[in-house]
Amino acid sequence: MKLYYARMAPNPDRVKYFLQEKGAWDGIEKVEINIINQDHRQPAYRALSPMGHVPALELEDGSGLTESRAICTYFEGLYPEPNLMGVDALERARIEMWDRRVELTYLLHIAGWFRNSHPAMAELEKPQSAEWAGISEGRARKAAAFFDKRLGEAPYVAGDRFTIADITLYVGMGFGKIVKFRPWEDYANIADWRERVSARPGLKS
Ligand SMILES: N[C@@H](CCC(=O)N[C@@H](CS)C(=O)NCC(=O)O)C(=O)O
Repeated sequence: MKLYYARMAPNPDRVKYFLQEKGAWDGIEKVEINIINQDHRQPAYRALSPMGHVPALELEDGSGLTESRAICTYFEGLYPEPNLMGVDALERARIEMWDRRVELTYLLHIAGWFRNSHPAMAELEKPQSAEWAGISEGRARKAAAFFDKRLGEAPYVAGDRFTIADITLYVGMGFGKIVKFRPWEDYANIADWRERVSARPGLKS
C-alpha cells in the first residue's frame, strides 16, 4: 500500500491528520506528488487517480482509491482506534453529515476562491474566473458564520467529541490563510475551538 500525497495541499492534509490522530502516519509508505510540476496529470498517476487528484492510495493489488473521505474510511477500518467516524449507525451518519457540510460549504468554497484568484493557480485553473472567486468568497464567509454558531452549541463540529469533521474544518481554516481569510479573528467560538484542536499532537503539520 502506498499513499500519494502532496505537501501543503488541503485534501492530502485531511488524510495526513487523520492518520496522525491514529498514530499510523509514520508507518505508511508515501510517494510525494508535486502539483505545481503537474506530476498528478501524468499518465502513470492517472492510472491510479483518473481525475488527476491528490491524495490517492495504491492498494496491494495495484488498484487506486481516491477521495480523501473514502481513503479515511478505509483507514478507519484498518486502524479502528481512536474512532474518528462513529461507533454505531446513527453516530456514523451524524459525523458524515457534519463532515460533508464542512467539505461542501466551506472547504470547497475556499478552494474556489483560491483557485480562481491566486496567480499561483493560473496554470492549473484555466480559465480563472474573478466572478467565481467572488461567489466562492461570499459562500465561505457565510459558512464561517454558520460553523461559529455550531461551535457555540457544541464543543466539536459533530458534537461532544473530536472527529473527522473537526479535521476537515481545521484543514479548511488553514487553507483559507492563503486568501487571507482568518475567521478565528472575528468569531469567538471558532477561535476557542481552533485553540483547543491545534494543541492536538495529531494536528501538527
Ligand atoms: N474530492 C477530492 C478532491 C481532491 C483534490 O482536489 N485535490 C487537489 C489537491 S488539495 C488536487 O489534486 N488538485 C490538483 C488539480 O486540481 O489539478 C478529495 O476529497 O480527495
